[in-house]
Amino acid sequence: MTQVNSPNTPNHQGEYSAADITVLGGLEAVRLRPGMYIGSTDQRGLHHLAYEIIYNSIDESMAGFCRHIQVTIHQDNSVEVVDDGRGIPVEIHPTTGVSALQTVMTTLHAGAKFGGQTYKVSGGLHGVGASVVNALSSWMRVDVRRDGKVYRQEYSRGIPKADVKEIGEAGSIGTTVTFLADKDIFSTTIYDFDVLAERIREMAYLNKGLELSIKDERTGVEKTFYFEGGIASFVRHLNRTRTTLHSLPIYISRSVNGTYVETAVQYNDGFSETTFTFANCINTADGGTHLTGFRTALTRALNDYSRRAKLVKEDDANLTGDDVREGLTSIVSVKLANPQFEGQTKGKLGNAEVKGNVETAVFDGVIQYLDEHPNEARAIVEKCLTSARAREAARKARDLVIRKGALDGSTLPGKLADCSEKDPAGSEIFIVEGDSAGGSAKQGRDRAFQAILPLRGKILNVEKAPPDKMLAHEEIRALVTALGCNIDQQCELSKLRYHRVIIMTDADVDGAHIRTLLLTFFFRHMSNLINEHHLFIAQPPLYRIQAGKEHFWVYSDKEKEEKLKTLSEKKVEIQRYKGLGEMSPEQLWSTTMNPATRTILRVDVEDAVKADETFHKLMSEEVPPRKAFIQAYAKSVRNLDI
Ligand code: 0RA
Repeated sequence: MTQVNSPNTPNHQGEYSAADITVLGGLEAVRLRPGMYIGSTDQRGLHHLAYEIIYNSIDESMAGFCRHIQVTIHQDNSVEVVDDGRGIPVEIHPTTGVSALQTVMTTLHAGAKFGGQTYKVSGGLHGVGASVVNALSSWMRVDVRRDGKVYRQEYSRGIPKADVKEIGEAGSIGTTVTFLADKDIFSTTIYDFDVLAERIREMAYLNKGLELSIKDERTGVEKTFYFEGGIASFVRHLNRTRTTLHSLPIYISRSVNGTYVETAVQYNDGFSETTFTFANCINTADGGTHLTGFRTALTRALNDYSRRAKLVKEDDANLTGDDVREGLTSIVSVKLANPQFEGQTKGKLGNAEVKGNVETAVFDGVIQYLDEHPNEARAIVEKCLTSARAREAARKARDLVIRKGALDGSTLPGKLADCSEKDPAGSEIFIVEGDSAGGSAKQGRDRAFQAILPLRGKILNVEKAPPDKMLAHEEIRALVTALGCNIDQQCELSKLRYHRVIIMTDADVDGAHIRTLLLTFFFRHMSNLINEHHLFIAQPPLYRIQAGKEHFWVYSDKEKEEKLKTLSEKKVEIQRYKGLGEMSPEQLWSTTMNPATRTILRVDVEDAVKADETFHKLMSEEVPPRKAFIQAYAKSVRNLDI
């Protein structure tokens, strides 16, 4: 205990109580295994520190006491979060002899009670609270403005430097937390403004009426988010470049048996569903009971209404869940006292009572909307009926193809050059653009475990095609057949024929476009292939540099400049590779395909909201922004993180 030389011994008798030792032990555990508490110690983990502190202020806003939160990234990458809530209580707890503030900032999993009130530890992705941030910060300072006074406590690596002190008069109330992430813990302590700003924007959508600002003192950039419409604004934002069937989202906000349910729904004329769910402002990427309740209610309400309004005939089949979800954009946000986050990544809401509560709120709300808006209701129901008919056509088309043995891999497409290995775990497939590159790849590959599927020209933009048209497209059928695992709800990864699916396109704008179309297809129709980390992008070199007898391959302009500096004395020749077809089979093998020497990028869907935005931006019909984005994207593909 020698390093614990804090002058404030909690019982004020110069001794450490058992409880303090647990606390210190706890904080040591956090520093020893930070990954267990915040996921990782890279930039993502660093951002979590900021989120955890912001969540505390959000909690205060959800309790109804805070209207403004200001986040500042200082020059030295310390982060300051100011709120105008009630201020963290500072009084000394009668039995522990420690201030409430100190308990909150130094106790792991603090669920401490103050005067009958529970200070709820807010649930971040890891739900760890301020003490973890404190333990992982080289310093932290908390200023509390309460009862006309300013109180301050400072910490070093989670350990208080002194007791809470009154330092002056306050003209306002609230809390300010400032901290500097510990360089001994994190691989980087530099924040990415755009990443923080996006999350803060999302929090503003999820807390209507709350103003959140973020200021970057390193660059002078500042952004303020405030959405009077809350998640209704969120849905309008997601649909902003789509054609909607009704101009204002269906917006529902009701409390049912202690669950606050908020949902916004707006249909567009597209074919995919975009639904994001949240519990206490935490994105539940794997859904859960709130999503189940929402879906059940939406399907039931649309069926109920369309029969009553005689929009479907008596002996017609009911609309299915799939029928009512085509072209649906929605947000489901619930707030409740004890959220249970389940699953490996804690991305699924488990509270059983939430299902019924959401179902009640959404059913009543949707019925009320449909009854009050007959024109919009008719447009929505008609869209669902069209989806039902298209689905039936697609089912027939699929049955036909399956009967011909096409989608299950039993009859492989003619242009597939398969590998001899039959174990998927040891096999990979290169999806290659164009026949000429396909030819080089076929000659260059190791046929023992590498298969080649050449695709001709542009593949279909699945974002703009109804399901039956998609399967009629030959290149898509060849792709689905070669992979063998089928698509959508029928997709079974156990049938995937290659565990590495590698997109290999030219390093030019056309190549980037084809890659985007393929990524969109995988994102919309084989998303588990991405989630289970089977999808990759090959990295062909951009240049070959010849210097005397030596030659080098470089994969970016930056790498080229760096290499040229080291070769400045020599006579060099630089050759630019535009297309895969320009390389000899041997060159393609050694630079791009040989597992021992290549670099491939794994495609990851990190954040569903961001991924949807990215794909949408890429695929939107307005050509100019798409072109600009694809080019920017093509250059930054090494850091691909969709
Ligand atoms: C529990 C009780 C009270 C305030 C807070 C929590 C509180 C915590 C944080 C964390 C960041 N900002 C915060 N603002 C408030 C006060 C209860 C009372 O005054 O009656």
